[in-house]
Amino acid sequence: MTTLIIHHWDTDGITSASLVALVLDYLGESWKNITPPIGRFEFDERIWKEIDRATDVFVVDLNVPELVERIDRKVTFIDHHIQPKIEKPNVEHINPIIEGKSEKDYPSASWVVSDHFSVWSYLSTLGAIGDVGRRVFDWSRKAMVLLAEFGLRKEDAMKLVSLLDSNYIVMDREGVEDAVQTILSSEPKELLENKRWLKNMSIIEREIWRALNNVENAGRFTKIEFSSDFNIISKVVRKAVWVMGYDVVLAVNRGFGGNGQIYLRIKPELAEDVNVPAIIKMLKLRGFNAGGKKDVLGLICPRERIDEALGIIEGML
Ligand SMILES: [Mn+2]
Repeated sequence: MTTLIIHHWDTDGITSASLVALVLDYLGESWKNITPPIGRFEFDERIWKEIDRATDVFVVDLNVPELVERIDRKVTFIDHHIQPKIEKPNVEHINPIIEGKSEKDYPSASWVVSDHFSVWSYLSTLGAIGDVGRRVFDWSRKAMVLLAEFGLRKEDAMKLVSLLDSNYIVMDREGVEDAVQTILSSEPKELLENKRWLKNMSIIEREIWRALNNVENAGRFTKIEFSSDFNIISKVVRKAVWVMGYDVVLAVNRGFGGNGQIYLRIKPELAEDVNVPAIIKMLKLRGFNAGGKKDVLGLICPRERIDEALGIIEGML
């Protein structure tokens, strides 16, 4: 008789799972939490086995409606991504965004969980910071009030988000899963001193600067090539644009397991000059798993196809 909570690996996923667990603890029900293999929006053998053992399942902050539909248990699916509404008798689908509510009112899955169960805490705010950053403080006074109730400053909360995210950045799936219980059994101030997470952070910091040693100017843009098992590419590029001041940065991680990653970021002022959405469209047409917005592009592909993807991007820059 156990409830399984399947959650995203980032701060919003972890805090959403903790908030659900808090409700289950209150009801005296046992629970277990699990996250997919980091970086992959899929359920592996381990997850399907746990589903078989569970009496009911929560899926939180994971945009996987097609997988939720395959679960043959009672499912509560709580999310804030744009997705089709699931109409199945065993599925309770809670997603205010697809009901037409705004991102400002529901900035994260943690916010949706808190709203649904009326269980609010600093964890609600952490999830929101994880997904939308400091903007949440402009959108909601409650975000700040919740922190204050737990004696936390804005800066403490930002730090906690980095600490929680450090688990997935170093690709530590178990670390992500353990974090859900860790935050329930510690005071927020203690979490700021968590040794495992602080160690992750220093390893990540070193790895980012190692990557930034390989900056080279290639005409219109700056290129950074490196090889790392860690999921740091977006942080490397952000540092290059926001801290080092480069206008257009194209980074390539050739050693991300058997895969390669590409990440492009341009200064927002240049969004008129460089048509990033057109590049994303072209990459998708050529069968690449690419995504992004006006000023960023991210792509992951088998290592052998990296140069092909780079050719397309560089040709359009
Ligand atoms: Mn989220």
